[in-house]
Amino acid sequence: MAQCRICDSVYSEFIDFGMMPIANGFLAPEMFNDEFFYPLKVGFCDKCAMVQLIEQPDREMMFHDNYAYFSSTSERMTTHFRSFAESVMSMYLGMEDPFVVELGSNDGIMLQNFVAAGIRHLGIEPSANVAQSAMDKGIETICCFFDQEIAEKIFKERGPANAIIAANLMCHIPYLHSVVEGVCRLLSPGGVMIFEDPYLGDIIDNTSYDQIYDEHVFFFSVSSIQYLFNMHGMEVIDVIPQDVHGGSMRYVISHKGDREVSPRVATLIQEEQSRGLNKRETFESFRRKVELSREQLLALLHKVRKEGKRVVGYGATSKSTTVNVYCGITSDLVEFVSDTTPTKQGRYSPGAHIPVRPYEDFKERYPDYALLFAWNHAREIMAKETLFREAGGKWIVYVPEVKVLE
Ligand code: DWN
Ligand code: SAH
Repeated sequence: MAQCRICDSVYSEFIDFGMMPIANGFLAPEMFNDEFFYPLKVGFCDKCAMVQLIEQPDREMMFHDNYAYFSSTSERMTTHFRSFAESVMSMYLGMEDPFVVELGSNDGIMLQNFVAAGIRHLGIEPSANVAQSAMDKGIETICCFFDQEIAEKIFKERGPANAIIAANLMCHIPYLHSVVEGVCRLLSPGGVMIFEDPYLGDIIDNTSYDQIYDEHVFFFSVSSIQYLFNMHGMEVIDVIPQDVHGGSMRYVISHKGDREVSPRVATLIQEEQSRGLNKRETFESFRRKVELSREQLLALLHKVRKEGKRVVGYGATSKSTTVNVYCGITSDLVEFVSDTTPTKQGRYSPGAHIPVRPYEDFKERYPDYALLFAWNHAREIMAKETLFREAGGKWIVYVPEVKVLE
Protein backbone atom coordinates (compact mmCIF):
# COMPACT_ATOMS: atom_id res chain seq x y z
CA MET A 1 0.00 0.00 0.00
CA ALA A 2 1.14 3.56 -0.70
CA GLN A 3 -0.16 7.11 -0.37
CA CYS A 4 -1.33 8.88 -3.53
CA ARG A 5 0.93 11.80 -4.46
CA ILE A 6 -2.09 13.77 -5.67
CA CYS A 7 -5.03 13.15 -3.29
CA ASP A 8 -3.34 11.42 -0.30
CA SER A 9 -5.61 8.35 -0.52
CA VAL A 10 -4.17 4.93 0.11
CA TYR A 11 -3.74 2.91 -3.08
CA SER A 12 -2.11 -0.35 -4.12
CA GLU A 13 0.04 -1.66 -6.95
CA PHE A 14 -1.16 -3.57 -10.00
CA ILE A 15 2.18 -4.48 -11.55
CA ASP A 16 5.66 -5.26 -10.25
CA PHE A 17 8.58 -5.27 -12.72
CA GLY A 18 11.16 -6.28 -10.10
CA MET A 19 14.39 -4.43 -9.39
CA MET A 20 15.38 -1.88 -12.04
CA PRO A 21 18.42 0.31 -12.69
CA ILE A 22 18.37 4.02 -13.66
CA ALA A 23 16.86 3.91 -17.18
CA ASN A 24 19.25 6.48 -18.64
CA GLY A 25 22.23 5.34 -16.57
CA PHE A 26 24.50 4.08 -19.36
CA LEU A 27 27.62 2.54 -17.84
CA ALA A 28 31.34 2.08 -18.31
CA PRO A 29 32.41 -1.48 -17.30
CA GLU A 30 34.04 -0.26 -14.09
CA MET A 31 30.60 0.96 -12.95
CA PHE A 32 28.88 -2.45 -13.23
CA ASN A 33 29.52 -3.48 -9.63
CA ASP A 34 28.09 -0.33 -8.07
CA GLU A 35 24.97 -0.11 -10.20
CA PHE A 36 21.94 1.24 -8.31
CA PHE A 37 18.64 -0.69 -8.38
CA TYR A 38 15.17 0.15 -7.02
CA PRO A 39 11.81 -1.71 -7.12
CA LEU A 40 9.70 -0.66 -10.15
CA LYS A 41 6.02 -1.05 -9.23
CA VAL A 42 2.98 0.82 -10.48
CA GLY A 43 -0.34 1.49 -8.74
CA PHE A 44 -3.70 3.10 -9.47
CA CYS A 45 -5.52 5.49 -7.14
CA ASP A 46 -9.28 4.80 -7.17
CA LYS A 47 -10.10 8.27 -5.89
CA CYS A 48 -8.31 10.63 -8.29
CA ALA A 49 -7.58 8.09 -11.10
CA MET A 50 -3.84 8.80 -11.04
CA VAL A 51 -1.59 5.95 -12.16
CA GLN A 52 1.83 6.29 -10.53
CA LEU A 53 5.08 4.62 -9.48
CA ILE A 54 5.06 3.36 -5.91
CA GLU A 55 8.69 4.40 -5.52
CA GLN A 56 10.94 6.71 -7.57
CA PRO A 57 14.70 7.21 -7.12
CA ASP A 58 15.90 10.68 -5.99
CA ARG A 59 15.75 13.26 -8.80
CA GLU A 60 19.51 13.93 -8.67
CA MET A 61 20.16 10.28 -9.58
CA MET A 62 18.25 10.76 -12.84
CA PHE A 63 18.82 14.40 -13.82
CA HIS A 64 22.37 15.70 -13.49
CA ASP A 65 25.31 17.03 -15.50
CA ASN A 66 25.58 13.87 -17.58
CA TYR A 67 21.94 13.27 -18.59
CA ALA A 68 21.93 10.88 -21.55
CA TYR A 69 18.85 12.08 -23.46
CA PHE A 70 19.25 14.89 -25.98
CA SER A 71 15.83 15.74 -27.44
CA SER A 72 17.19 16.88 -30.79
CA THR A 73 18.22 13.34 -31.83
CA SER A 74 14.92 12.96 -33.71
CA GLU A 75 14.08 14.99 -36.81
CA ARG A 76 10.43 14.17 -36.43
CA MET A 77 10.41 15.59 -32.88
CA THR A 78 12.19 18.72 -34.13
CA THR A 79 9.36 19.25 -36.62
CA HIS A 80 6.74 18.40 -34.01
CA PHE A 81 8.07 21.01 -31.56
CA ARG A 82 8.30 23.62 -34.34
CA SER A 83 4.60 23.24 -34.98
CA PHE A 84 3.86 23.13 -31.20
CA ALA A 85 5.73 26.48 -30.84
CA GLU A 86 4.01 27.99 -33.87
CA SER A 87 0.57 27.15 -32.53
CA VAL A 88 1.42 28.68 -29.12
CA MET A 89 2.68 31.86 -30.81
CA SER A 90 -0.31 32.24 -33.10
CA MET A 91 -3.01 31.33 -30.58
CA TYR A 92 -1.76 32.78 -27.29
CA LEU A 93 1.11 35.24 -27.73
CA GLY A 94 -0.39 38.05 -29.78
CA MET A 95 0.08 40.66 -27.02
CA GLU A 96 2.83 43.28 -26.72
CA ASP A 97 6.20 41.78 -25.56
CA PRO A 98 4.96 38.30 -24.61
CA PHE A 99 6.97 36.09 -22.24
CA VAL A 100 7.10 32.29 -22.54
CA VAL A 101 8.63 29.88 -20.01
CA GLU A 102 9.42 26.26 -20.83
CA LEU A 103 9.84 23.65 -18.09
CA GLY A 104 12.22 20.78 -18.93
CA SER A 105 13.58 22.56 -21.99
CA ASN A 106 16.45 20.06 -22.49
CA ASP A 107 18.69 21.03 -25.45
CA GLY A 108 16.33 23.75 -26.63
CA ILE A 109 14.45 21.73 -29.25
CA MET A 110 11.25 23.74 -28.57
CA LEU A 111 12.54 27.14 -27.40
CA GLN A 112 14.80 27.61 -30.43
CA ASN A 113 11.62 28.47 -32.34
CA PHE A 114 10.75 31.29 -29.92
CA VAL A 115 14.32 32.59 -30.16
CA ALA A 116 14.00 32.64 -33.97
CA ALA A 117 10.77 34.64 -33.62
CA GLY A 118 12.44 37.12 -31.21
CA ILE A 119 10.13 36.25 -28.30
CA ARG A 120 11.16 36.78 -24.69
CA HIS A 121 11.70 33.31 -23.28
CA LEU A 122 13.21 31.28 -20.45
CA GLY A 123 14.02 27.59 -20.19
CA ILE A 124 14.19 25.74 -16.87
CA GLU A 125 16.39 22.66 -17.16
CA PRO A 126 18.17 20.92 -14.25
CA SER A 127 20.39 18.59 -16.33
CA ALA A 128 23.46 20.80 -16.83
CA ASN A 129 24.87 19.19 -19.99
CA VAL A 130 21.66 19.43 -22.02
CA ALA A 131 20.98 22.92 -20.59
CA GLN A 132 24.45 23.96 -21.79
CA SER A 133 23.65 22.66 -25.26
CA ALA A 134 20.57 24.96 -25.30
CA MET A 135 22.60 27.94 -24.04
CA ASP A 136 25.12 27.32 -26.82
CA LYS A 137 22.24 27.90 -29.25
CA GLY A 138 21.49 31.29 -27.66
CA ILE A 139 18.55 30.03 -25.58
CA GLU A 140 18.21 31.64 -22.17
CA THR A 141 18.17 28.81 -19.63
CA ILE A 142 18.27 28.49 -15.84
CA CYS A 143 19.79 25.23 -14.67
CA CYS A 144 17.50 24.11 -11.82
CA PHE A 145 14.44 22.03 -10.94
CA PHE A 146 11.20 23.96 -11.37
CA ASP A 147 8.97 24.22 -8.29
CA GLN A 148 6.95 26.82 -6.41
CA GLU A 149 10.02 28.60 -5.05
CA ILE A 150 11.66 28.99 -8.49
CA ALA A 151 8.36 30.22 -9.91
CA GLU A 152 8.22 32.96 -7.29
CA LYS A 153 11.78 33.99 -8.12
CA ILE A 154 11.10 34.17 -11.87
CA PHE A 155 7.91 36.13 -11.25
CA LYS A 156 9.74 38.70 -9.11
CA GLU A 157 12.66 39.06 -11.51
CA ARG A 158 10.88 38.93 -14.88
CA GLY A 159 7.16 39.36 -14.29
CA PRO A 160 4.31 37.03 -15.23
CA ALA A 161 4.46 34.53 -18.12
CA ASN A 162 1.84 34.63 -20.84
CA ALA A 163 2.44 30.97 -21.64
CA ILE A 164 4.12 28.18 -19.70
CA ILE A 165 4.91 25.19 -21.87
CA ALA A 166 6.31 21.71 -21.24
CA ALA A 167 6.66 18.43 -23.09
CA ASN A 168 7.40 15.10 -21.47
CA LEU A 169 8.14 16.92 -18.23
CA MET A 170 5.11 16.95 -15.95
CA CYS A 171 4.97 13.13 -15.80
CA HIS A 172 8.55 13.17 -14.45
CA ILE A 173 7.87 15.20 -11.31
CA PRO A 174 6.61 13.61 -8.07
CA TYR A 175 6.08 16.99 -6.31
CA LEU A 176 3.39 18.15 -8.74
CA HIS A 177 1.50 20.23 -6.17
CA SER A 178 4.51 22.51 -5.82
CA VAL A 179 4.84 22.71 -9.62
CA VAL A 180 1.17 23.55 -10.16
CA GLU A 181 1.20 26.16 -7.37
CA GLY A 182 4.26 27.67 -9.08
CA VAL A 183 2.52 27.69 -12.45
CA CYS A 184 -0.54 29.32 -10.88
CA ARG A 185 1.64 32.09 -9.42
CA LEU A 186 3.78 32.67 -12.53
CA LEU A 187 1.01 32.58 -15.12
CA SER A 188 -0.55 35.94 -16.01
CA PRO A 189 -4.34 36.38 -15.86
CA GLY A 190 -5.66 35.01 -19.15
CA GLY A 191 -2.40 33.10 -19.65
CA VAL A 192 -2.21 29.41 -20.52
CA MET A 193 -0.13 26.44 -19.56
CA ILE A 194 0.23 23.96 -22.42
CA PHE A 195 1.91 20.64 -21.89
CA GLU A 196 1.95 17.15 -23.34
CA ASP A 197 2.89 13.74 -22.00
CA PRO A 198 2.43 10.09 -23.01
CA TYR A 199 -1.28 9.29 -22.68
CA LEU A 200 -2.43 6.53 -20.32
CA GLY A 201 -5.11 5.41 -22.81
CA ASP A 202 -2.47 4.71 -25.47
CA ILE A 203 -0.16 2.93 -23.02
CA ILE A 204 -3.01 0.60 -22.05
CA ASP A 205 -4.27 0.07 -25.61
CA ASN A 206 -0.80 -0.66 -27.02
CA THR A 207 0.61 -2.55 -24.01
CA SER A 208 3.52 -0.09 -24.21
CA TYR A 209 4.75 -1.04 -20.76
CA ASP A 210 8.21 0.28 -21.62
CA GLN A 211 6.89 3.80 -20.96
CA ILE A 212 7.15 2.71 -17.33
CA TYR A 213 10.60 3.49 -15.92
CA ASP A 214 12.14 5.60 -13.14
CA GLU A 215 11.74 9.02 -14.81
CA HIS A 216 8.03 8.55 -15.54
CA VAL A 217 6.44 8.74 -12.12
CA PHE A 218 2.92 9.48 -13.46
CA PHE A 219 0.79 8.18 -16.36
CA PHE A 220 -1.81 10.85 -17.02
CA SER A 221 -5.39 10.79 -18.24
CA VAL A 222 -7.60 13.83 -18.81
CA SER A 223 -9.53 12.81 -15.68
CA SER A 224 -6.48 12.75 -13.40
CA ILE A 225 -5.08 16.00 -14.83
CA GLN A 226 -8.44 17.70 -14.38
CA TYR A 227 -8.51 16.51 -10.75
CA LEU A 228 -4.98 17.83 -10.07
CA PHE A 229 -5.46 21.32 -11.58
CA ASN A 230 -8.90 21.75 -10.01
CA MET A 231 -7.21 21.38 -6.60
CA HIS A 232 -5.29 24.60 -7.40
CA GLY A 233 -8.01 26.83 -8.86
CA MET A 234 -7.11 25.99 -12.44
CA GLU A 235 -8.90 23.98 -15.12
CA VAL A 236 -8.33 22.03 -18.31
CA ILE A 237 -9.74 24.08 -21.19
CA ASP A 238 -8.70 21.88 -24.09
CA VAL A 239 -7.19 18.47 -24.85
CA ILE A 240 -5.59 17.55 -28.16
CA PRO A 241 -4.26 14.03 -28.87
CA GLN A 242 -0.74 13.96 -30.37
CA ASP A 243 0.80 11.32 -32.59
CA VAL A 244 4.24 11.32 -30.92
CA HIS A 245 6.02 9.02 -28.43
CA GLY A 246 3.46 6.32 -29.13
CA GLY A 247 0.43 8.50 -28.36
CA SER A 248 0.50 11.63 -26.21
CA MET A 249 -2.07 14.11 -24.95
CA ARG A 250 -1.66 17.88 -25.05
CA TYR A 251 -3.45 19.68 -22.20
CA VAL A 252 -4.31 23.38 -22.25
CA ILE A 253 -4.84 24.83 -18.77
CA SER A 254 -5.92 28.25 -17.52
CA HIS A 255 -6.91 29.93 -14.29
CA LYS A 256 -10.50 28.84 -13.55
CA GLY A 257 -13.09 30.84 -15.47
CA ASP A 258 -10.49 32.75 -17.55
CA ARG A 259 -11.24 31.06 -20.85
CA GLU A 260 -13.91 29.06 -22.61
CA VAL A 261 -13.72 25.30 -22.06
CA SER A 262 -13.77 23.14 -25.18
CA PRO A 263 -16.45 20.43 -25.28
CA ARG A 264 -13.60 18.03 -26.11
CA VAL A 265 -12.65 17.96 -22.41
CA ALA A 266 -15.95 16.47 -21.23
CA THR A 267 -16.09 14.14 -24.24
CA LEU A 268 -12.66 12.68 -23.49
CA ILE A 269 -13.39 12.29 -19.77
CA GLN A 270 -16.57 10.43 -20.70
CA GLU A 271 -14.62 8.27 -23.14
CA GLU A 272 -12.03 7.45 -20.46
CA GLN A 273 -14.80 6.21 -18.21
CA SER A 274 -16.32 4.01 -20.88
CA ARG A 275 -12.93 2.47 -21.70
CA GLY A 276 -12.34 1.73 -18.00
CA LEU A 277 -9.42 4.07 -17.25
CA ASN A 278 -11.07 4.63 -13.86
CA LYS A 279 -11.30 0.92 -13.03
CA ARG A 280 -8.82 -1.42 -11.40
CA GLU A 281 -9.76 -4.36 -13.71
CA THR A 282 -8.37 -2.43 -16.68
CA PHE A 283 -4.93 -2.36 -15.06
CA GLU A 284 -5.11 -5.99 -13.97
CA SER A 285 -5.80 -6.94 -17.57
CA PHE A 286 -2.92 -4.70 -18.72
CA ARG A 287 -0.62 -6.69 -16.39
CA ARG A 288 -1.63 -9.97 -18.02
CA LYS A 289 -0.92 -8.51 -21.47
CA VAL A 290 2.51 -7.31 -20.32
CA GLU A 291 3.37 -10.80 -19.08
CA LEU A 292 2.28 -12.30 -22.39
CA SER A 293 4.31 -9.74 -24.33
CA ARG A 294 7.42 -10.71 -22.37
CA GLU A 295 6.88 -14.43 -23.10
CA GLN A 296 6.37 -13.79 -26.81
CA LEU A 297 9.36 -11.50 -27.21
CA LEU A 298 11.69 -13.93 -25.43
CA ALA A 299 10.37 -16.88 -27.46
CA LEU A 300 10.95 -14.99 -30.71
CA LEU A 301 14.49 -13.87 -29.79
CA HIS A 302 15.48 -17.38 -28.68
CA LYS A 303 14.06 -18.85 -31.90
CA VAL A 304 16.00 -16.58 -34.25
CA ARG A 305 19.20 -16.92 -32.22
CA LYS A 306 18.90 -20.73 -32.40
CA GLU A 307 18.72 -20.34 -36.17
CA GLY A 308 22.08 -18.55 -35.91
CA LYS A 309 20.73 -15.12 -36.85
CA ARG A 310 22.24 -11.84 -35.62
CA VAL A 311 19.98 -9.44 -33.71
CA VAL A 312 20.93 -5.81 -33.06
CA GLY A 313 18.89 -3.29 -31.06
CA TYR A 314 17.97 0.03 -32.70
CA GLY A 315 17.88 3.05 -30.34
CA ALA A 316 19.23 2.87 -26.78
CA THR A 317 16.04 4.36 -25.37
CA SER A 318 15.21 4.81 -21.71
CA LYS A 319 12.18 2.66 -22.44
CA SER A 320 14.37 -0.27 -23.51
CA THR A 321 15.84 -0.51 -20.01
CA THR A 322 12.48 -1.75 -18.73
CA VAL A 323 12.15 -4.23 -21.62
CA ASN A 324 15.68 -5.63 -21.34
CA VAL A 325 15.74 -5.98 -17.57
CA TYR A 326 12.14 -7.20 -17.18
CA CYS A 327 12.51 -9.75 -19.98
CA GLY A 328 16.08 -10.72 -19.04
CA ILE A 329 17.51 -9.83 -22.46
CA THR A 330 21.32 -9.76 -22.52
CA SER A 331 24.02 -9.61 -25.20
CA ASP A 332 23.52 -13.36 -25.88
CA LEU A 333 20.26 -12.38 -27.55
CA VAL A 334 20.97 -8.81 -28.69
CA GLU A 335 24.57 -8.33 -29.87
CA PHE A 336 24.65 -4.56 -29.39
CA VAL A 337 22.38 -1.53 -29.53
CA SER A 338 22.94 1.11 -32.20
CA ASP A 339 22.41 4.73 -31.15
CA THR A 340 23.28 8.10 -32.66
CA THR A 341 23.89 9.83 -29.29
CA PRO A 342 27.68 10.24 -28.80
CA THR A 343 27.48 10.10 -24.97
CA LYS A 344 25.72 6.72 -25.02
CA GLN A 345 28.18 5.16 -27.47
CA GLY A 346 30.94 2.97 -26.01
CA ARG A 347 28.88 2.50 -22.85
CA TYR A 348 26.66 -0.39 -21.75
CA SER A 349 22.91 -0.46 -21.29
CA PRO A 350 21.63 -0.20 -17.69
CA GLY A 351 21.07 -3.53 -15.94
CA ALA A 352 21.37 -5.72 -19.03
CA HIS A 353 24.87 -4.45 -19.94
CA ILE A 354 24.40 -4.72 -23.69
CA PRO A 355 27.06 -2.67 -25.55
CA VAL A 356 25.85 0.59 -27.13
CA ARG A 357 27.62 1.31 -30.41
CA PRO A 358 27.56 4.10 -33.00
CA TYR A 359 25.02 3.95 -35.79
CA GLU A 360 27.86 3.37 -38.27
CA ASP A 361 28.36 -0.13 -36.79
CA PHE A 362 24.77 -1.00 -37.70
CA LYS A 363 25.18 0.30 -41.25
CA GLU A 364 28.57 -1.31 -41.86
CA ARG A 365 27.31 -4.83 -41.33
CA TYR A 366 23.54 -5.13 -41.25
CA PRO A 367 22.20 -7.76 -38.82
CA ASP A 368 19.50 -10.26 -39.83
CA TYR A 369 17.08 -8.64 -37.38
CA ALA A 370 16.87 -5.18 -35.84
CA LEU A 371 14.94 -5.00 -32.58
CA LEU A 372 13.24 -1.62 -32.73
CA PHE A 373 13.63 -0.18 -29.23
CA ALA A 374 12.85 3.32 -30.59
CA TRP A 375 9.46 2.09 -31.88
CA ASN A 376 7.95 5.52 -31.19
CA HIS A 377 10.13 6.88 -34.02
CA ALA A 378 9.25 3.99 -36.35
CA ARG A 379 8.06 6.16 -39.23
CA GLU A 380 11.20 8.30 -39.25
CA ILE A 381 13.50 5.28 -38.85
CA MET A 382 11.83 3.00 -41.41
CA ALA A 383 11.93 5.82 -43.96
CA LYS A 384 15.70 6.10 -43.68
CA GLU A 385 16.49 2.38 -43.36
CA THR A 386 15.28 1.16 -46.74
CA LEU A 387 18.74 -0.28 -47.51
CA PHE A 388 18.56 -2.51 -44.43
CA ARG A 389 15.28 -3.97 -45.72
CA GLU A 390 16.66 -4.33 -49.23
CA ALA A 391 19.65 -6.23 -47.81
CA GLY A 392 17.18 -8.77 -46.35
CA GLY A 393 17.06 -7.28 -42.84
CA LYS A 394 13.85 -7.60 -40.82
CA TRP A 395 12.44 -5.51 -37.99
CA ILE A 396 11.30 -7.03 -34.72
CA VAL A 397 8.74 -4.89 -32.89
CA TYR A 398 6.89 -5.45 -29.62
CA VAL A 399 4.44 -2.53 -29.55
CA PRO A 400 1.50 -2.91 -29.94
CA GLU A 401 2.35 -6.62 -30.28
CA VAL A 402 5.39 -8.82 -30.72
CA LYS A 403 6.00 -9.51 -34.39
CA VAL A 404 8.51 -9.59 -37.23
CA LEU A 405 7.75 -7.06 -39.96
CA GLU A 406 8.03 -9.08 -43.17
O1 DWN B 1 10.18 11.30 -21.58
C1 DWN B 1 11.28 11.17 -22.06
C2 DWN B 1 11.40 11.15 -23.54
C3 DWN B 1 10.86 12.37 -24.18
O2 DWN B 1 12.72 11.01 -23.94
C4 DWN B 1 12.50 11.07 -21.24
N1 DWN B 1 12.17 10.57 -19.95
C5 DWN B 1 13.63 10.30 -21.83
C6 DWN B 1 13.51 10.03 -23.29
O3 DWN B 1 12.95 8.75 -23.49
P1 DWN B 1 13.57 7.71 -24.55
O4 DWN B 1 15.03 7.57 -24.29
O5 DWN B 1 12.77 6.47 -24.50
O6 DWN B 1 13.33 8.57 -25.88
P2 DWN B 1 13.38 8.28 -27.41
O7 DWN B 1 13.11 9.53 -28.12
O8 DWN B 1 12.53 7.13 -27.80
O9 DWN B 1 14.92 7.85 -27.66
C7 DWN B 1 15.35 7.52 -28.93
C8 DWN B 1 16.79 7.04 -28.86
O10 DWN B 1 17.12 6.48 -30.11
C9 DWN B 1 17.79 8.19 -28.63
O11 DWN B 1 18.88 7.70 -27.85
C10 DWN B 1 18.28 8.54 -30.03
C11 DWN B 1 18.19 7.21 -30.73
N2 DWN B 1 17.88 7.33 -32.16
C12 DWN B 1 18.73 6.71 -33.08
O12 DWN B 1 19.75 6.10 -32.72
N3 DWN B 1 18.41 6.83 -34.42
C13 DWN B 1 16.76 7.96 -32.54
C14 DWN B 1 16.43 8.08 -33.87
C15 DWN B 1 15.17 8.80 -34.32
C16 DWN B 1 17.30 7.49 -34.85
O13 DWN B 1 17.05 7.55 -36.06
N1 SAH C 1 11.07 18.48 -23.18
C1 SAH C 1 12.04 17.57 -23.76
C2 SAH C 1 12.79 16.76 -22.69
C3 SAH C 1 12.02 15.67 -22.02
S1 SAH C 1 13.03 14.68 -20.93
C4 SAH C 1 11.38 16.67 -24.76
O1 SAH C 1 10.16 16.55 -24.80
O2 SAH C 1 12.12 16.03 -25.52
C5 SAH C 1 12.61 15.41 -19.37
C6 SAH C 1 13.44 16.65 -19.05
O3 SAH C 1 12.91 17.26 -17.87
C7 SAH C 1 14.90 16.35 -18.77
O4 SAH C 1 15.71 17.17 -19.60
C8 SAH C 1 15.07 16.68 -17.28
O5 SAH C 1 16.35 17.16 -16.95
C9 SAH C 1 13.99 17.71 -17.06
N2 SAH C 1 13.45 17.85 -15.68
C10 SAH C 1 13.26 16.89 -14.74
N3 SAH C 1 12.72 17.41 -13.62
C11 SAH C 1 12.53 18.73 -13.85
C12 SAH C 1 12.00 19.83 -13.09
N4 SAH C 1 11.56 19.68 -11.84
N5 SAH C 1 11.96 21.04 -13.66
C13 SAH C 1 12.39 21.24 -14.94
N6 SAH C 1 12.91 20.26 -15.70
C14 SAH C 1 12.98 19.01 -15.17
